[in-house]
Amino acid sequence: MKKIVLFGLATLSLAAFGCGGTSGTDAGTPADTGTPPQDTGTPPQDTGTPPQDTGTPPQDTGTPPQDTGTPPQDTGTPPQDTGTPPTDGGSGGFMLLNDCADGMYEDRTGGAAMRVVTNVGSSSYTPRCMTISAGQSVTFMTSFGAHPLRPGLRGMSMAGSPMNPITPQDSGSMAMVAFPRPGFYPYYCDFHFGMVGVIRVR
Ligand SMILES: [Cu+2]
Repeated sequence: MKKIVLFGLATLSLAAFGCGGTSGTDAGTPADTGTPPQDTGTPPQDTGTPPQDTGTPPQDTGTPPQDTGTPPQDTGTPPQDTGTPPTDGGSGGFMLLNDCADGMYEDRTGGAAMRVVTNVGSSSYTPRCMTISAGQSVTFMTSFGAHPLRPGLRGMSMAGSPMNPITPQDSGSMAMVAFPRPGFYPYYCDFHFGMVGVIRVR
């Protein structure tokens, strides 16, 4: 009877041993998932469609740069003309003297014309403005003692064209004066303001 028990024990021990022996299984294999990185195998897709050319060129609005149209302003004031013509030396244009304007000269250039200047009372010469031709003479007839004759304008003996042939007369009653050169030759009475005249020689 004892043998069975022993056997039984041996079996138990064997079982115990075996149990120990089988213990310690090597977990050892690193868990390799084994799956390599998946290669999807699909290359980047080439959509195959080139960049779209919309085909519309940059729009030209057609409106050129605007020209405001206002040019630089011209103030418009031209240089002022003072209105004084160049003084005439005597041979050219008209010369206004003693208020003898261009249309006021009496023409005494004719061969039979009276080239005499006299006075009416003590206020004026007559004719006051006379035209003659170069080389002709004028006779002044008045009482020079009462109406002294002077060349030029009052206070301006050299006024008019150069070389006025009229000379001062302070006595007598007649003086003949020759005018060889064209020009405007004014004269006046030394006593009476406004008693003035001009001989114009052409
Ligand atoms: Cu006088």
